[in-house]
Parts: sequence; structure tokens; C-alpha cells
Amino acid sequence: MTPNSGYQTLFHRHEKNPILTADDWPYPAHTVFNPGATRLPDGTTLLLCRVEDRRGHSHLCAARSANGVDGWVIDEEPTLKPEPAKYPEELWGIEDPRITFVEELGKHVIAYTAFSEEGPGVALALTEDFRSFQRCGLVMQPDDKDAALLPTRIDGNFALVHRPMHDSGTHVWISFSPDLQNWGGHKLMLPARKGGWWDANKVGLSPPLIATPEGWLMIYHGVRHTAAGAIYRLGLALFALDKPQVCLARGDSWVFGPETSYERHGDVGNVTFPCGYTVGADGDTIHLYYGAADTCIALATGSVREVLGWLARSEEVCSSTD
Ligand code: BMA
Repeated sequence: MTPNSGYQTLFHRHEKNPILTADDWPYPAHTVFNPGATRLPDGTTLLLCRVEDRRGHSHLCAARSANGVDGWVIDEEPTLKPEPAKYPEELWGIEDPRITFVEELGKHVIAYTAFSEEGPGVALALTEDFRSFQRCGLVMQPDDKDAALLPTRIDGNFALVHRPMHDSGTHVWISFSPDLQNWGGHKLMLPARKGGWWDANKVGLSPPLIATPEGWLMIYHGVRHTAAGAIYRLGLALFALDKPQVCLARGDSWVFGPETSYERHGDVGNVTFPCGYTVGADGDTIHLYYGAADTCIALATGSVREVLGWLARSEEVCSSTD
């Protein structure tokens, strides 16, 4: 266990972690991780979990709980399966869903990674009830992943945060669309830093952006490549509400990373990877649901107010990435 001494703890692990594992599944599953999350109108927490089978392919499965911690009711069969006959980009599975409820559509929009021999790309699907789905197909061609839609239009357009991969670096971008199908106006949102930083070379959106009075709060992952492999940790940044490509603040240090044995050890050790959150009835408590070591699902809670306070005290300005 890495000591945390001296650093403020912004996200607190739940004592029941991991809250979901493959052993909980009603059908054969190798691992369950990286869940999208939402709160349904009746207060139920719904996790859309990535389930990997023993072929190595993933599909998505819904788990519902009244308190978001235990008593999970898991769909008896996969909820959203790859459909490679119709969507060849899903040949090797669908992964890492991020859920955004869009009031004007009255629907949840799920952004997920569609994986095939062409590489990972971003696909969208719409649902009202997480039982039937309307697919939009691939909206960002490979290699691209880590995408989530904003809940409201920006200057009349939908906005999608995503993470294309380029030789020059792997950064977070934002793109705009009038209809969820045709995308343009691409803007660099959050570049990876360089050199010795914890988030050098590769960053990506983790859960969907969180609307706060001070701006869009982004929890992002930074990938540190070491001689022993990669370490996936989380950092924070804030963006202007009316112009989400404009970064207002960026934390200089990571705020959450692998420490416990279920985060350190698993199929891919040293990974903490949230794809979803819910906000408590107090409007302040973030329940962050994350995949641990690409093997199981865990929960950590934090306070929006505390997170914004930490960011305000952080000395790093967004433009300084060297
Ligand atoms: C990323 C994604 C995640 C995964 C992580 C660690 O690139 O593919 O699904 O959790 O790697 O393996």
C-alpha cells in the first residue's frame, strides 16, 4: 500500500470495495469493470458494466441497486451485446460505456468503445430504459475512445468529449454536432503533459463531465509508463460552462490512483478507471464508480465543493504543460 501522507484525500474508498465482481454475475463472466453510471428517476443507481468473457471480448450488462452500494440486481443476460453483423466495428466487443441523460431527447446517450481489427472507435446508442437501444453506429473513427456527451447543447450543438490517438500524443478533444451523427468543430481540450509528469503523453476523459456552478469538472486519467508497466491515475481540470474547450484550471498532481490490493493486482494491475458517477441528494457528494485492475468494480466518494476548492488552490495553469 502506498502511503498517502501529506496529501489531501479527495476521494474515499468504500469499505465494501470491491462492490461488484465476476462472482456476482448470473451467467459466466471472466471480469467486470469500467462501468458507466446513472441515477434513474426512481432513485435507483444503474451501472452499465463492462463484462469480459473468456474469448477476451466485452459486452455491457446493467446492474441496479437502491443504495448504489449493495443489493445489486444484475440482468440475467447481456444487456447490450456487440452486433458485428450490422456493426462490423463491434467485431471484438464493446467497452467502457459513459452515460449522459439528455433532457431534450428524454433519453440516455451511451458513448462506448467499439473494438474491431480497425482499432477502437467511438459509437453512440440511445435508450430510455436500458432494455431497448437505438444505435447511432460509429461517430469517431479509430483510433479513438474515452468519449462522453455533454448533457446540454453548446451554442446549439451537441458536444462530445473524446480521445483520438496520434503519434504526436494522445490528448482529450471536443467535437460538435447538430444531430449526433455529423461531427466537426474539433478542438483540443486537454493535452497530455510531457516528460516526467504523472500524466505525460497519454490522458483521457474518465467519467462524463460534471456540471458545477464554476464550470465543467473533468476527472481524467493519466497514464504513466514505467519499466514495470503502465499506472492509471486520476487528475482534475475545470472548463468554461459556455465554451467547454476553454480550460480554467488544471491540477498539477494526481488525486486518486492504485493503492489497495484489488487496484494493484488483477488482469491489468495498477489501474483505477472510472467511467461513471452519480451525485447524491445533497447535490455535492460524487459517487465515483471505477474499474479496478480491469477485474472488478469499486466505489469512491468525494465532495464537489472540496474538489473545486482543491483545484482553486492548485498552482498549475492549463496552458503550462511542459
Ligand atoms: C485503457 C482502456 C481501459 C482499460 C485500461 C487499462 O486503454 O482500454 O478499458 O481499463 O486501458 O487496461
